Amino acid sequence: MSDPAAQPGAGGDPEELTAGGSLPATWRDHAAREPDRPCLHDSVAGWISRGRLAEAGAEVAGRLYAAGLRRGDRVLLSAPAGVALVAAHTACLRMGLVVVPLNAALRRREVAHIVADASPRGAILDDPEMQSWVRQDAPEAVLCTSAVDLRPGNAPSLDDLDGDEPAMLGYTSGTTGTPKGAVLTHGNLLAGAESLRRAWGWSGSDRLVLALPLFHMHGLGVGLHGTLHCGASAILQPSFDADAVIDAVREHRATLFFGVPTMYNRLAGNPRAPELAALRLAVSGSAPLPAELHRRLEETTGLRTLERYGMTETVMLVSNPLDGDRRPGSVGFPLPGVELRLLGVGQSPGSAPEVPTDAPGEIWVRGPNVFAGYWRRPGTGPRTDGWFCTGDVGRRDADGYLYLEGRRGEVIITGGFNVYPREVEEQLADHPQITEVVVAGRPDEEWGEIVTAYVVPAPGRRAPTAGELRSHVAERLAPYKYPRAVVPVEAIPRNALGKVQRHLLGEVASTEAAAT
Ligand code: MLC
Ligand code: AMP
Repeated sequence: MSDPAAQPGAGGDPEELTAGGSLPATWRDHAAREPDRPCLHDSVAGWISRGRLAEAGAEVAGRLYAAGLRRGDRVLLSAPAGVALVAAHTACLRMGLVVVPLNAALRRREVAHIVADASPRGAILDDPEMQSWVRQDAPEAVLCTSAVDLRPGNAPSLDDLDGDEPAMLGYTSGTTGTPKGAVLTHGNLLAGAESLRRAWGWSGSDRLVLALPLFHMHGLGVGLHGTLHCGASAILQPSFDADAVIDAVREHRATLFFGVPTMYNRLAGNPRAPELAALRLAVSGSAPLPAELHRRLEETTGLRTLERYGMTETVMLVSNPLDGDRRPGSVGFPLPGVELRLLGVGQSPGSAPEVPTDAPGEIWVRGPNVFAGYWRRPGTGPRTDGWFCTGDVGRRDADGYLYLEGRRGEVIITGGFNVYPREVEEQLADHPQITEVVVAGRPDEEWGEIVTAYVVPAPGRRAPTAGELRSHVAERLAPYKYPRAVVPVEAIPRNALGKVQRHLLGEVASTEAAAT
């Protein structure tokens, strides 16, 4: 097997990646050098310059400071992607507050968990309903719709962050179903952005169409932080619409687009897809990009989509090469600064050799991008020597390309969002028409996977419909977690120890369908 370290994209001294200190320090330098250069666009503000964004961030920081927020305080942030949200996000990072991005689709129960866990001292929330929940659960927190609602004040010291200071808490469920806050330091965010700058040749002349939500690693840590770190520019769109993306590529002469496979599926089906040929680079991630879709995109747009792999806890890890073969179905090679090992189940780095070429192994990673640990959960997260087990399983081919084969847990990825079956099962279990329910993903062309409920109906009752299940959980789960399909089964397949055999669910369902 060829040496993976010799492959395109590999290498890079981990220390070098964080030499800039922090993201705010690089933003400050960009703004000082060319303050008038266009930086961000949204449909309300139009184009704003680097200098204007720096001023807006300082102004928001002054307001947050006057309201009593101090370094290390957690601040919940949720609003549609736009310049106002970015000003708030950058203000928090610049003054040392810890950003806790919230998915706008979360319901009360989900928000309550994060509030109880993160103990926020501030919250900038666009949605009045979400605000009212946070007001009840964190009555002491500084709360506003937008920072301009707070009284102005003098900004504290800005942009003097230490690499080890916490910058973000990214809530993610791991394999347990209970969301945990991954603590990302300023050093982690900087290393993440710098490795992408190097790997993707991201420069000040690049312009990104950013239609991803700014509350997950893809939109924030890749799209936004990468843009600001590289001194590049981005068009922010509050939601994804294929025509609006294509319009922005044309109108603003964009060079980059980043999306999840569901977005690419919709783009490939748009009659105007050939207009995307104007891009320099189209990157896909967060969920597997089917090889067939990769090929279809090439046929319709001429672009060879670059697939990469990352996670909330680590920013980005692996990428297909910018120069060289981008292989459909593969996520490529470790990014600069990232060490990666494939190990047998239960083995750990340091003691065990890697699995042979083409054999599956658990993916372990180490690097300056890997998070510090889970918030208030000592002893979890990376080991003391820095290695972190991702929970993903992959294999490397003879050329060193990594292929993701699956995940250790049973997480479902639908449209790029992760759904944990246990959480959905717990909310469905008390439905009166259900004796037992198991939730699993089912392949779907548009969404990648759809959340599917395998239901043993209550005695004498019919199985509920997807619509009925949806009404049942409407107040308790974000809509992307709702079951989209229901499969009635006589019994849930279990092994001798009583553990659910999820891989047999499809078979049980089809046998029963054949029998009826
Ligand atoms: C929306 N819906 C979804 C859904 N998104 N259902 C399942 N899965 C999803 N991902 C629901 C809506 O509530 C709506 O319900 C219905 O589907 C149709 O909505 P839509 O208007 O067609 O969907 P849209 O709003 O266009 O959203 C689709 C999407 C969005 C693909 C644009 O899901 C999205 O932005 N995904 C990106 C997720 C992301 O950023 N992931 C990164 C995680 S970080 P109803 O009932 O109203 O019909 C990470 C690390 C890494 O993973 O490596 O990047
Ligand atoms: P999250 O916890 O939301 O950050 O999601 C991270 C997970 O998304 C990873 O652990 C992978 O399982 C998955 N993922 C990210 N990128 C890809 C990809 N290109 N292909 C397949 N799965 C991916």
